[in-house]
Amino acid sequence: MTTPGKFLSLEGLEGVGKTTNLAFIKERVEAAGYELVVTREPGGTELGEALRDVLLHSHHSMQAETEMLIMAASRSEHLASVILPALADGKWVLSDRYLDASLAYQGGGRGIGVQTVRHVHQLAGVTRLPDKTWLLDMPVNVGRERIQKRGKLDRIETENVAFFERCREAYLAVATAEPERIDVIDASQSIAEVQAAIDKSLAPLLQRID
Ligand code: Z5A
Repeated sequence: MTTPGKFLSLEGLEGVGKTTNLAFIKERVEAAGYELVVTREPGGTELGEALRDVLLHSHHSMQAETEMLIMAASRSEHLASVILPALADGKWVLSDRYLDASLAYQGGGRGIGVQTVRHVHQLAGVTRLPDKTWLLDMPVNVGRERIQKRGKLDRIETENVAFFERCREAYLAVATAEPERIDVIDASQSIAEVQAAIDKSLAPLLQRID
């Protein structure tokens, strides 16, 4: 019987270094001999990428609840058609954001509430949590400074500092509630220090039992 793969996710506010560290984790997992599927949210499927465009790059105004439901729809599709089949096939999956992003941004930032967002995801069939999540955390202004250099901001990135402070608070509250799954990493450290911290919690997962 195939041993199911592990499900990993990276979380944090914009500019904390998720993209930068994806490549590092990929290299470590593949060096240990596992096949890794790297994916992202919103997105990860053809439909999800179309929904990503609506969420981030369209000029439609939308209610907070609408935004949450589109995120949940995209995630439901992603989980059922990409993540679960890959895991069942013995592959590892690394997602650039997953459910915790909705708990933080829609639950905290938009003020819908973490419990309501969790409940909606239960209804949408999103019942699988990652085996390990790294929450890259740092003060809001540091991440904003990093992304300003990139120019054009998407629909959510144009929100104000208070919005991102609420997202950060919700992220940290979720991490406090699930310390086994979520490792909080100080993302204001150097890239080498961040990667050493990720490596420390990744290493035990990579040990083969077969
Ligand atoms: N969203 C949501 O609301 N609800 C949901 O359920 C989901 C998402 C899933 C898209 O996310 C938006 O969707 C996001 C949340 C919302 N909106 N916001 N805001 P995304 O993940 O596609 O976009 P992002 O968060 O804006 O990603 P990003 O800006 O690309 O951030 P990043 O990947 O974490 O950063 P990076 O590109 O790796 O690093 C940024 C820069 O910092 C870069 O120049 C690096 O070289 C540099 N860097 C990285 N690490 C370091 C360290 N340690 N020191 C110094 N410099 C560093």
